[in-house]
Amino acid sequence: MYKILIVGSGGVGVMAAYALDLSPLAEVTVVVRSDYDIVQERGYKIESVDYGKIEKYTPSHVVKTVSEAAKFGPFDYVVVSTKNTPDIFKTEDLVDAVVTPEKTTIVLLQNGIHIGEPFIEKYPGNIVLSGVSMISSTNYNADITHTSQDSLAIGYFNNENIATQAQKDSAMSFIECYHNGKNHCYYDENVNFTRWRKLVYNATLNPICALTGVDVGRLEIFGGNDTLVRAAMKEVYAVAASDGVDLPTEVADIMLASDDGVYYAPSMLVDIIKGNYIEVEVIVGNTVRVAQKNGVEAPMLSLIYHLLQVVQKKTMELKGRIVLPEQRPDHSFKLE
Ligand SMILES: *[C@@H]1O[C@H](CO)[C@@H](O)[C@H](O)[C@H]1NC(C)=O
Ligand SMILES: *[C@@H]1O[C@H](CO)[C@@H](O)[C@H](O)[C@H]1NC(C)=O
Ligand SMILES: CC(=O)N[C@H]1CO[C@H](CO)[C@@H](O)[C@@H]1O
Repeated sequence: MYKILIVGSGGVGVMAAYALDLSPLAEVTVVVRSDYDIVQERGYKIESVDYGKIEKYTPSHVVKTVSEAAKFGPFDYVVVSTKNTPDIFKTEDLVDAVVTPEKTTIVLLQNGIHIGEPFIEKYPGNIVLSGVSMISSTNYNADITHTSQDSLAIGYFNNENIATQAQKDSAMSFIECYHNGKNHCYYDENVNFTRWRKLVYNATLNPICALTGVDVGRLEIFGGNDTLVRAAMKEVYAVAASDGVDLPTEVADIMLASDDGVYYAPSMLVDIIKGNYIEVEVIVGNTVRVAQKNGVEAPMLSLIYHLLQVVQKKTMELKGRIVLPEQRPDHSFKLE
């Protein structure tokens, strides 16, 4: 029996909890923050393309905080499915109380690129798995709407302190718990490729829609395809190549056409509209940092990155995280 903790109970996290809870191999604990009272009272209500209608799903253990979860440990797996915003809080610090050195495997079901390093640095004796999730699932007050098959690619962020086979075995055991006849969860030998591939969309269309305030359909109709999106995608290709990943040329077209027929608002745009933080650092910031490190020119991505950083600061001010002086500081310099 594997003890598994899920930290982050949004649309992705709850469906992961549900899949793992179906397995006789897993005992699942979920950290639930804002929906805690509702879940205690009536569980989750789920409408799922994979599982149908579930009136009441209550995870085996529900706790309010990560530190409270420790009493159901020690955990074999800690699945991190929170939003990934290291400029707001660091997820590697969040799970400190529930990661047992050299025992717990950490599973990152999160967006972005090069997100494994901070975990391996902090937990050098632990295995860190890379999960790239393709799922459309939202959680609105413990009502889950899940509309496209849960497809989860699992590999590992190579930890040089640990034998390759052990990292692979840990991935396989996790897949064994997660996979069932309804969802699709598979071992991905080249999960870095899968992450970079997803980024062709997420580092370009997603932020450009967020910055312009239009959905992907309007962005195309208003002329953004070639002037903005393709140009930015070209830079993602070059940065990926410098990181050892060669993306096939058709990926750009596939991504541009992926929401054909719908005026689809990507998640970053939705977050900005709602006044939420965006995953700017792991999606665009890390891409720009890889470009810099490898000497790759990425002027569009840098511009997008710095514009998004300003937007993020604006959100921080609105949420009261940044408090500005009433009067603008005076930097007036003396003219000779
Ligand atoms: C995948 O990328 C990570 C950095 O995110 C790197 O440490 C690792 O060596 C890469 N793995 C392969 C197989 O290229
Ligand atoms: C945008 O790109 C897609 C994918 O290549 C293509 O099908 C579509 O015709 C393009 N739209 C415009 C207005 O160029
Ligand atoms: C946070 C984020 O950028 N999510 C988007 C990543 O890309 C997929 C499509 O590949 C979108 O559906 C997500 O909204």
